[in-house]
Amino acid sequence: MRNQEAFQFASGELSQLLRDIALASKILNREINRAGLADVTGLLGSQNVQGEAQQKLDVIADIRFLRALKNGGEVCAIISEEEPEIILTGNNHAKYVVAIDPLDGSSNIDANVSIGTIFSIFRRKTPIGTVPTIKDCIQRGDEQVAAGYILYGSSTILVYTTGKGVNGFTYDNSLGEYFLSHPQMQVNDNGKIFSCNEGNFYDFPQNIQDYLTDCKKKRYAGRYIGSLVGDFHRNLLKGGVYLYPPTLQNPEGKLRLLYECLPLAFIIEQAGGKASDGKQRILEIQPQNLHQRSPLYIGSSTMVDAIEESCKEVAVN
Ligand code: FDP
Repeated sequence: MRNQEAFQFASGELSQLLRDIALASKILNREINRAGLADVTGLLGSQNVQGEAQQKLDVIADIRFLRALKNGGEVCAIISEEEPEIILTGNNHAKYVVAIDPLDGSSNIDANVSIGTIFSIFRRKTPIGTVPTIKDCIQRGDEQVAAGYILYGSSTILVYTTGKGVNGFTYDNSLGEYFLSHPQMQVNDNGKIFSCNEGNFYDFPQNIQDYLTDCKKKRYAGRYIGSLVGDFHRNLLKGGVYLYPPTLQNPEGKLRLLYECLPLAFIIEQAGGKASDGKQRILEIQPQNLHQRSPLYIGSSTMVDAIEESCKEVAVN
Protein backbone atom coordinates (compact mmCIF):
# COMPACT_ATOMS: atom_id res chain seq x y z
CA MET A 1 0.00 0.00 0.00
CA ARG A 2 2.87 2.32 0.79
CA ASN A 3 4.27 1.88 -2.71
CA GLN A 4 0.91 2.14 -4.41
CA GLU A 5 1.33 5.86 -5.09
CA ALA A 6 4.35 5.05 -7.28
CA PHE A 7 1.99 3.43 -9.78
CA GLN A 8 -0.07 5.64 -12.00
CA PHE A 9 -3.80 4.72 -11.98
CA ALA A 10 -3.31 2.28 -9.08
CA SER A 11 -6.72 1.37 -7.74
CA GLY A 12 -5.78 -0.88 -4.84
CA GLU A 13 -6.77 -4.10 -6.64
CA LEU A 14 -3.20 -5.39 -6.82
CA SER A 15 -2.66 -4.66 -3.12
CA GLN A 16 -5.87 -6.56 -2.36
CA LEU A 17 -4.74 -9.48 -4.53
CA LEU A 18 -1.41 -9.64 -2.68
CA ARG A 19 -3.36 -9.66 0.60
CA ASP A 20 -5.47 -12.58 -0.70
CA ILE A 21 -2.28 -14.51 -1.44
CA ALA A 22 -0.88 -13.63 1.99
CA LEU A 23 -4.09 -14.85 3.64
CA ALA A 24 -3.98 -18.21 1.84
CA SER A 25 -0.32 -18.57 2.81
CA LYS A 26 -1.19 -18.07 6.48
CA ILE A 27 -3.80 -20.83 6.30
CA LEU A 28 -1.34 -23.13 4.54
CA ASN A 29 1.40 -22.22 7.02
CA ARG A 30 -0.91 -23.43 9.80
CA GLU A 31 -1.46 -26.75 8.00
CA ILE A 32 2.27 -27.19 7.35
CA ASN A 33 3.10 -26.54 11.00
CA ARG A 34 0.68 -29.28 12.02
CA ALA A 35 2.07 -31.78 9.48
CA GLY A 36 2.85 -34.94 11.39
CA LEU A 37 0.00 -34.31 13.87
CA ALA A 38 -2.81 -33.97 11.35
CA ASP A 39 -3.11 -36.53 8.57
CA VAL A 40 -1.63 -34.30 5.87
CA THR A 41 1.74 -35.88 5.09
CA GLY A 42 2.49 -38.63 2.58
CA LEU A 43 1.35 -39.48 -0.90
CA LEU A 44 -2.21 -39.01 -2.03
CA GLY A 45 -1.99 -41.84 -4.55
CA SER A 46 -2.64 -39.59 -7.57
CA GLN A 47 -0.43 -37.84 -10.13
CA ASN A 48 -0.48 -34.23 -11.28
CA VAL A 49 -0.47 -33.07 -14.89
CA GLN A 50 3.35 -33.42 -14.94
CA GLY A 51 3.03 -37.12 -14.09
CA GLU A 52 4.51 -36.49 -10.62
CA ALA A 53 3.15 -38.20 -7.50
CA GLN A 54 0.94 -35.74 -5.59
CA GLN A 55 1.44 -35.33 -1.87
CA LYS A 56 -1.60 -34.67 0.30
CA LEU A 57 -0.24 -31.21 1.12
CA ASP A 58 0.18 -30.43 -2.61
CA VAL A 59 -3.54 -30.81 -3.03
CA ILE A 60 -4.41 -28.97 0.19
CA ALA A 61 -2.19 -26.06 -0.87
CA ASP A 62 -3.81 -25.98 -4.31
CA ILE A 63 -7.28 -25.84 -2.79
CA ARG A 64 -6.34 -23.10 -0.28
CA PHE A 65 -4.85 -20.78 -2.90
CA LEU A 66 -7.53 -21.35 -5.54
CA ARG A 67 -10.26 -20.68 -2.99
CA ALA A 68 -8.64 -17.47 -1.71
CA LEU A 69 -8.03 -16.20 -5.26
CA LYS A 70 -11.55 -17.01 -6.47
CA ASN A 71 -13.26 -15.49 -3.43
CA GLY A 72 -10.97 -12.48 -3.35
CA GLY A 73 -12.51 -11.33 -6.64
CA GLU A 74 -9.41 -9.69 -8.16
CA VAL A 75 -8.46 -12.56 -10.51
CA CYS A 76 -10.24 -13.65 -13.69
CA ALA A 77 -8.14 -16.77 -14.37
CA ILE A 78 -5.63 -18.93 -12.55
CA ILE A 79 -3.11 -21.44 -13.82
CA SER A 80 -1.62 -23.87 -11.33
CA GLU A 81 1.17 -26.39 -11.57
CA GLU A 82 -1.25 -28.89 -10.09
CA GLU A 83 -4.07 -28.30 -12.63
CA PRO A 84 -4.07 -29.42 -16.28
CA GLU A 85 -6.09 -26.50 -17.69
CA ILE A 86 -6.71 -22.82 -17.04
CA ILE A 87 -9.16 -22.20 -14.20
CA LEU A 88 -11.85 -19.60 -14.85
CA THR A 89 -12.87 -17.88 -11.63
CA GLY A 90 -16.06 -16.35 -13.03
CA ASN A 91 -14.78 -12.88 -12.04
CA ASN A 92 -14.72 -11.64 -15.62
CA HIS A 93 -14.50 -8.01 -14.54
CA ALA A 94 -11.20 -8.65 -12.77
CA LYS A 95 -8.05 -7.56 -14.59
CA TYR A 96 -5.45 -9.97 -13.22
CA VAL A 97 -4.30 -13.51 -13.99
CA VAL A 98 -2.28 -15.57 -11.49
CA ALA A 99 0.17 -18.41 -12.17
CA ILE A 100 0.95 -20.43 -9.06
CA ASP A 101 3.00 -23.35 -7.81
CA PRO A 102 1.06 -23.82 -4.56
CA LEU A 103 3.64 -26.07 -2.90
CA ASP A 104 7.13 -26.29 -4.32
CA GLY A 105 9.68 -28.84 -3.13
CA SER A 106 6.90 -31.08 -1.90
CA SER A 107 9.10 -34.18 -1.85
CA ASN A 108 10.64 -32.55 1.26
CA ILE A 109 7.40 -32.25 3.27
CA ASP A 110 7.66 -35.52 5.18
CA ALA A 111 11.25 -34.76 6.20
CA ASN A 112 10.39 -31.41 7.82
CA VAL A 113 12.51 -29.52 5.33
CA SER A 114 11.68 -26.04 3.97
CA ILE A 115 9.06 -25.82 1.22
CA GLY A 116 7.48 -22.89 -0.57
CA THR A 117 4.78 -21.31 -2.69
CA ILE A 118 5.68 -19.38 -5.87
CA PHE A 119 3.35 -16.98 -7.69
CA SER A 120 3.25 -14.61 -10.58
CA ILE A 121 0.68 -11.95 -11.50
CA PHE A 122 -0.11 -10.74 -15.03
CA ARG A 123 -2.54 -8.17 -16.38
CA ARG A 124 -5.04 -9.88 -18.70
CA LYS A 125 -4.74 -9.31 -22.47
CA THR A 126 -8.40 -9.85 -23.37
CA PRO A 127 -10.92 -7.06 -22.68
CA ILE A 128 -12.27 -6.73 -19.14
CA GLY A 129 -15.76 -8.23 -18.90
CA THR A 130 -15.09 -11.06 -21.37
CA VAL A 131 -14.19 -14.66 -20.57
CA PRO A 132 -10.39 -14.93 -20.24
CA THR A 133 -8.49 -17.19 -22.64
CA ILE A 134 -5.17 -19.01 -22.79
CA LYS A 135 -3.71 -15.81 -24.35
CA ASP A 136 -4.05 -14.16 -20.93
CA CYS A 137 -2.05 -16.94 -19.29
CA ILE A 138 0.96 -17.55 -21.50
CA GLN A 139 2.67 -14.18 -21.42
CA ARG A 140 6.37 -13.41 -21.42
CA GLY A 141 8.04 -13.00 -18.04
CA ASP A 142 8.87 -9.35 -18.70
CA GLU A 143 5.12 -8.68 -18.71
CA GLN A 144 4.70 -9.72 -15.07
CA VAL A 145 3.09 -7.12 -12.84
CA ALA A 146 4.25 -8.81 -9.64
CA ALA A 147 5.87 -12.04 -8.51
CA GLY A 148 6.78 -13.57 -5.20
CA TYR A 149 7.22 -16.58 -3.01
CA ILE A 150 6.49 -17.72 0.49
CA LEU A 151 9.16 -19.84 2.16
CA TYR A 152 7.87 -22.03 4.98
CA GLY A 153 11.21 -22.46 6.74
CA SER A 154 12.70 -21.84 10.16
CA SER A 155 10.43 -18.83 9.93
CA THR A 156 7.86 -18.09 7.25
CA ILE A 157 8.76 -15.28 4.89
CA LEU A 158 6.91 -13.63 2.02
CA VAL A 159 9.22 -12.09 -0.60
CA TYR A 160 7.79 -10.20 -3.55
CA THR A 161 8.34 -7.57 -6.18
CA THR A 162 6.02 -5.32 -8.11
CA GLY A 163 8.88 -4.18 -10.32
CA LYS A 164 10.20 -1.60 -7.87
CA GLY A 165 12.73 -3.66 -5.91
CA VAL A 166 12.24 -6.70 -3.72
CA ASN A 167 10.90 -6.71 -0.17
CA GLY A 168 10.71 -9.55 2.37
CA PHE A 169 8.09 -9.82 5.14
CA THR A 170 8.51 -12.25 8.02
CA TYR A 171 5.40 -13.83 9.52
CA ASP A 172 4.73 -13.27 13.21
CA ASN A 173 2.75 -16.30 14.27
CA SER A 174 1.48 -14.77 17.49
CA LEU A 175 -0.01 -11.75 15.69
CA GLY A 176 -0.98 -13.55 12.48
CA GLU A 177 0.66 -10.84 10.37
CA TYR A 178 3.60 -10.34 8.02
CA PHE A 179 6.07 -7.58 8.94
CA LEU A 180 8.61 -5.92 6.69
CA SER A 181 11.91 -7.49 7.77
CA HIS A 182 14.02 -7.41 4.57
CA PRO A 183 13.52 -4.07 2.78
CA GLN A 184 15.00 -3.61 -0.72
CA MET A 185 16.79 -6.95 -0.97
CA GLN A 186 19.85 -7.08 -3.23
CA VAL A 187 21.90 -10.10 -4.27
CA ASN A 188 25.72 -9.91 -4.35
CA ASP A 189 27.20 -9.64 -7.86
CA ASN A 190 29.29 -12.72 -7.16
CA GLY A 191 29.02 -15.62 -4.75
CA LYS A 192 30.67 -18.77 -3.48
CA ILE A 193 27.72 -21.15 -3.42
CA PHE A 194 26.54 -23.47 -6.19
CA SER A 195 23.24 -25.32 -5.83
CA CYS A 196 22.28 -28.25 -8.01
CA ASN A 197 21.47 -31.94 -7.81
CA GLU A 198 24.94 -33.35 -8.29
CA GLY A 199 23.51 -36.85 -8.49
CA ASN A 200 22.73 -35.90 -12.09
CA PHE A 201 26.31 -34.69 -12.75
CA TYR A 202 27.10 -37.21 -15.53
CA ASP A 203 23.78 -36.41 -17.24
CA PHE A 204 24.57 -32.67 -17.42
CA PRO A 205 26.01 -31.10 -20.61
CA GLN A 206 29.83 -31.07 -20.64
CA ASN A 207 30.08 -27.28 -20.18
CA ILE A 208 27.99 -27.49 -16.98
CA GLN A 209 30.14 -30.35 -15.69
CA ASP A 210 33.19 -28.16 -16.40
CA TYR A 211 31.61 -25.17 -14.62
CA LEU A 212 30.87 -27.26 -11.53
CA THR A 213 34.39 -28.71 -11.53
CA ASP A 214 35.72 -25.15 -11.66
CA CYS A 215 33.53 -24.18 -8.67
CA LYS A 216 35.02 -27.07 -6.72
CA LYS A 217 38.58 -26.12 -7.69
CA LYS A 218 37.78 -22.68 -6.26
CA ARG A 219 36.52 -24.43 -3.09
CA TYR A 220 33.03 -22.96 -3.43
CA ALA A 221 30.38 -24.44 -1.16
CA GLY A 222 27.88 -26.91 -2.61
CA ARG A 223 24.47 -26.31 -0.99
CA TYR A 224 21.34 -28.07 -2.25
CA ILE A 225 18.13 -28.37 -0.26
CA GLY A 226 16.10 -29.66 -3.21
CA SER A 227 13.40 -27.07 -2.54
CA LEU A 228 13.80 -24.43 -5.19
CA VAL A 229 12.39 -21.67 -2.99
CA GLY A 230 14.74 -22.54 -0.13
CA ASP A 231 17.82 -22.74 -2.36
CA PHE A 232 16.84 -19.54 -4.17
CA HIS A 233 16.23 -17.62 -0.94
CA ARG A 234 19.57 -18.62 0.59
CA ASN A 235 21.44 -17.63 -2.56
CA LEU A 236 19.55 -14.32 -2.69
CA LEU A 237 20.74 -13.52 0.82
CA LYS A 238 24.28 -14.89 0.56
CA GLY A 239 25.20 -14.77 -3.13
CA GLY A 240 25.42 -17.87 -5.29
CA VAL A 241 23.89 -19.67 -8.23
CA TYR A 242 21.14 -22.28 -8.56
CA LEU A 243 21.37 -24.59 -11.58
CA TYR A 244 18.83 -27.00 -13.05
CA PRO A 245 20.42 -27.84 -16.42
CA PRO A 246 19.02 -30.11 -19.13
CA THR A 247 19.68 -33.76 -18.23
CA LEU A 248 19.46 -36.97 -20.23
CA GLN A 249 16.17 -37.70 -18.47
CA ASN A 250 14.83 -34.12 -18.79
CA PRO A 251 16.38 -32.63 -21.96
CA GLU A 252 14.26 -29.47 -21.53
CA GLY A 253 15.20 -29.19 -17.86
CA LYS A 254 12.86 -30.10 -15.02
CA LEU A 255 11.51 -26.80 -13.77
CA ARG A 256 8.29 -25.27 -15.04
CA LEU A 257 8.73 -22.02 -16.95
CA LEU A 258 5.46 -20.37 -15.89
CA TYR A 259 5.24 -21.45 -12.26
CA GLU A 260 8.88 -21.46 -11.19
CA CYS A 261 11.30 -19.84 -13.64
CA LEU A 262 9.44 -16.65 -14.61
CA PRO A 263 8.52 -15.45 -11.11
CA LEU A 264 11.96 -16.15 -9.65
CA ALA A 265 13.62 -14.54 -12.68
CA PHE A 266 11.60 -11.35 -12.12
CA ILE A 267 12.57 -11.30 -8.44
CA ILE A 268 16.28 -11.94 -9.02
CA GLU A 269 16.51 -9.23 -11.69
CA GLN A 270 14.80 -6.79 -9.36
CA ALA A 271 17.40 -7.73 -6.74
CA GLY A 272 20.27 -7.05 -9.18
CA GLY A 273 20.92 -10.67 -10.24
CA LYS A 274 20.30 -12.66 -13.44
CA ALA A 275 18.31 -15.63 -14.71
CA SER A 276 19.04 -17.50 -17.93
CA ASP A 277 18.17 -20.76 -19.66
CA GLY A 278 21.77 -20.84 -20.95
CA LYS A 279 20.85 -19.17 -24.22
CA GLN A 280 18.69 -16.24 -23.28
CA ARG A 281 17.22 -14.20 -20.46
CA ILE A 282 14.40 -16.20 -18.88
CA LEU A 283 12.15 -13.12 -18.93
CA GLU A 284 12.38 -12.91 -22.75
CA ILE A 285 11.19 -16.46 -23.45
CA GLN A 286 7.77 -16.59 -25.09
CA PRO A 287 5.95 -19.51 -23.41
CA GLN A 288 4.21 -21.89 -25.80
CA ASN A 289 2.15 -23.93 -23.39
CA LEU A 290 1.01 -23.99 -19.77
CA HIS A 291 3.32 -26.68 -18.47
CA GLN A 292 6.45 -25.97 -20.49
CA ARG A 293 9.79 -26.72 -18.83
CA SER A 294 13.05 -24.84 -19.04
CA PRO A 295 16.66 -25.15 -17.90
CA LEU A 296 17.39 -22.55 -15.20
CA TYR A 297 20.57 -20.78 -14.09
CA ILE A 298 19.71 -18.09 -11.55
CA GLY A 299 21.45 -15.98 -8.93
CA SER A 300 24.49 -13.70 -8.73
CA SER A 301 25.06 -12.02 -12.09
CA THR A 302 28.77 -12.88 -12.48
CA MET A 303 28.05 -16.58 -11.95
CA VAL A 304 25.10 -16.65 -14.36
CA ASP A 305 27.18 -14.74 -16.94
CA ALA A 306 29.94 -17.38 -16.70
CA ILE A 307 27.46 -20.21 -17.26
CA GLU A 308 25.82 -18.39 -20.18
CA GLU A 309 29.24 -17.80 -21.72
CA SER A 310 30.10 -21.51 -21.47
CA CYS A 311 26.76 -22.40 -23.15
CA LYS A 312 27.57 -20.00 -26.04
CA GLU A 313 30.97 -21.64 -26.54
CA VAL A 314 29.25 -25.03 -26.84
CA ALA A 315 26.84 -23.62 -29.43
CA VAL A 316 29.74 -22.22 -31.51
CA ASN A 317 31.74 -25.46 -31.40
P1 FDP B 1 9.98 -31.14 -6.05
O1 FDP B 1 10.12 -32.06 -7.23
O2 FDP B 1 10.28 -31.77 -4.74
O3 FDP B 1 8.68 -30.37 -6.03
O4 FDP B 1 10.36 -28.23 -9.21
C1 FDP B 1 10.20 -28.98 -8.15
C2 FDP B 1 11.44 -29.28 -7.34
O5 FDP B 1 11.13 -30.01 -6.21
C3 FDP B 1 12.22 -28.03 -6.90
O6 FDP B 1 11.66 -27.38 -5.81
C4 FDP B 1 13.58 -28.60 -6.60
O7 FDP B 1 14.61 -27.64 -6.65
C5 FDP B 1 13.72 -29.65 -7.66
O8 FDP B 1 12.39 -30.00 -8.09
C6 FDP B 1 14.37 -30.89 -7.13
O9 FDP B 1 14.59 -31.76 -8.19
P2 FDP B 1 15.62 -33.00 -8.03
O10 FDP B 1 14.97 -33.97 -7.10
O11 FDP B 1 15.75 -33.53 -9.41
O12 FDP B 1 16.89 -32.45 -7.52
